Amino acid sequence: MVQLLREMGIANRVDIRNVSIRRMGGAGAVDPANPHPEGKVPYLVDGDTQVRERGAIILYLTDLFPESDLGRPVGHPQRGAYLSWLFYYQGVVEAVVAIRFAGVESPVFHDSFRDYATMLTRIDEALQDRPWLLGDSPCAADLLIGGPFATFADMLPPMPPAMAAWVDRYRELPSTRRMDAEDAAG
Ligand SMILES: N[C@@H](CCC(=O)N[C@@H](CS)C(=O)NCC(=O)O)C(=O)O
Repeated sequence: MVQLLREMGIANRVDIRNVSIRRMGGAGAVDPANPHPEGKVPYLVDGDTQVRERGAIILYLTDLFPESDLGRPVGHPQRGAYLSWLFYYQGVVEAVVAIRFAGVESPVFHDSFRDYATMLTRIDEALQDRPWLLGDSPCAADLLIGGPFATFADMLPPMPPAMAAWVDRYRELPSTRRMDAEDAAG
């Protein structure tokens, strides 16, 4: 999320507060200072408005700061495609990746979300004639969806060619390199 704020050029307009979270395996703990109802991150507070779920937070921010060009405002011809990718991440990608890690197979799950291969195909086919999901430059949905595949590539099945090249482009973004360098420095 910090990477997105930087790409949008609004990192200095948002008060970023670091909190501790409960980690997988039981380490860490919920931070009492975190207003998220389940102690998770990210979480956005804007006056009396509170927003949870990455896709919703991203949509809120790109609507609030349309000058960033990373979103697609109401009335834009790509608004529908933009919303679709944000919600595809939240409604499908997150669930399909999680169940893949869990190693669970379920016809009930498949009927709702399909499977890992179908998800890869959807992303790959969108990138056949363009370097980024919505055209020649990255939008917020590229950061949202590309991030996990770049981070967890070693633990996930190989990606089809156009998607793999897209993840490589995501890795080469200056904002990704900066986040990686900061993570490496601890
Ligand atoms: N679906 C949520 C997932 C949020 C989430 O699970 N975040 C993790 C960190 S990447 C977390 O806060 N884990 C702490 C916990 O589960 O208590 C979103 O997209 O924002």
